[in-house]
This record gives sequence, C-alpha cells and structure tokens, in this order.
Amino acid sequence: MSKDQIFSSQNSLPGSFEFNDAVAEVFPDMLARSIPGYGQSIAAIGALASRYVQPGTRCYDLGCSLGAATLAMREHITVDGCEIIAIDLSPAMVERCRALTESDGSRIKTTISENDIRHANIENASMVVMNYTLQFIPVDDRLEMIKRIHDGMTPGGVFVLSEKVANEDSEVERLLVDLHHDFKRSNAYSELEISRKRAAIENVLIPETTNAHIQRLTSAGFEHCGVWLRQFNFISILAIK
Ligand code: GEK
Repeated sequence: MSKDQIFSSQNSLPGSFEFNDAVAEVFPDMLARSIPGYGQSIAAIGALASRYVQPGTRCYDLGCSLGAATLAMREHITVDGCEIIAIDLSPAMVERCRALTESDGSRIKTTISENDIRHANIENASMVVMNYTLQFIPVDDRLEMIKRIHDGMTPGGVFVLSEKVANEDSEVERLLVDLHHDFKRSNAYSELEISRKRAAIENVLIPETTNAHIQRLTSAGFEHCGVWLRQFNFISILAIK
C-alpha cells in the first residue's frame, strides 16, 4: 500500500483538494490514517449486508472510491439474485475500483460506474451506502439526493450514511478538531501535512451537524434513524425505510 505523502512536499491552495490520480494511488493509507472509525464503518457495512440485503434487490455504494464498501457488501451478502452498483465521479478512482473488484471472481454481479451520484438512478435497493461522500455534495443538493435514495429503496431497506460532522457547541468543536489532529499526529502526519490538508479541503468537504443529518433523513421519509458510530467528529448513521 503506497504511503500518503501528498502534503509533505507540495504546497496547497485553499479548496484545491481533488480526487485525482495521486490521491487514488495512496487512498487506502490516506483514509486509514485520517478518518477515525473508518475500519469500523467498513466492518459494519459487511455485517449489515448479511442482515438487510433482500433477495433479488440492488445494493448501491455511492461515492465508492476504491470499492471498500462494495467489497464488504459482496463478501457478506448471503441471499440470491442481488446486484451491486458502485458509482464515483473520479476517473482515477473508478479505474482502480474496477481492477480491484474484477479480480476476485465473486458470484455477485457488480457494476462500477463513472457518474455523478446526483444523477444516478436508484431503484429496488435494499441497501445503500454513502460512506463519507455526502459531505462533498453541495449542501443545497443534499435533501434531493437523500429523498431519491429513500424513494429508490425497498421497505425495510437500510441506508448507511457516514460523515464528518460539525458541532453546535464551539468549545466541543475546537476540542474534537484538536483530538482529530492528535489522531493524525499519532498516525505520523506532520503539522505541515495536517495544516496543508486542512486548507486544501476547505469548502470542498462541507460538514453539517448530526441534527441536520437526522432531520433531513426524517423529512426524506426514513422511518428509523440513529447514530451507531462516533469517533471525534466522524459519525455513521443508520436509517431504515
Ligand atoms: C469508502 N466510500 O472507501 N458523484 C460521485 N462521486 C463523488 C461525488 C459525486 N458528486 N462527489 C465526490 N465523490 C469510500 C470513501 S471518499 C471519502 C469515499 C473521502 C466521490 C469522490 O470522487 C471520492 O472518491 C468519494 O466521493 C469520497 O468507503 O475522501 O473522505
């Protein structure tokens, strides 16, 4: 696995972060060292796939990157007649995701599509995953996106939404940002790498509060929803139709 050294050598302009070839190349290392709880989110997606995926339905991985959630679902689906549709806008991610998912001879049909998830057709879905992706969609487009997910799901289907969040309390926000930076320091990112990445991602990743997410899911029609994972300012929510 290639080590993420992107911000050790290159200076960064505010808001310049892109899911390009260089990022795709080091992506597993970048996520493991930057997102507290990332590994747990992938493990839970596998466990939920074995419980919730219904025969003859579709599973969607929206903003699939290299397909970690797709592979977790595929490994744990136990029922027949299912199909996985994984979508990402970045050609560098899609190319690598195809190579990674084509090689293991799984019996589950898997389609990797290069597309904007805001235009994706979602239908007959018993499981939808957006693992740290909604945060990159403009805030004004988020309700419409969540409604389309809800409307394309089967009754009893599960939606997993993982996000970086902001806190209403400014003191708690400062503390959790600092604890997240400690997490990155403990994973061998330097102060310079941390501050350059922070600048590069500004206004590219737009976090909202946990309440804003829960309210949106509820108003989109999800019957049940709640946070199942939280580490510092990273959460994962389960919503059931
Ligand atoms: C994982 N889910 O490993 N349409 C499609 N894809 C998009 C869009 C869009 N409009 N905007 C951003 N992306 C993965 C990790 S990463 C999270 C997801 C992160 C894609 C973007 O190209 C990138 O691959 C992904 O969303 C976000 O579980 O980097 O923090």
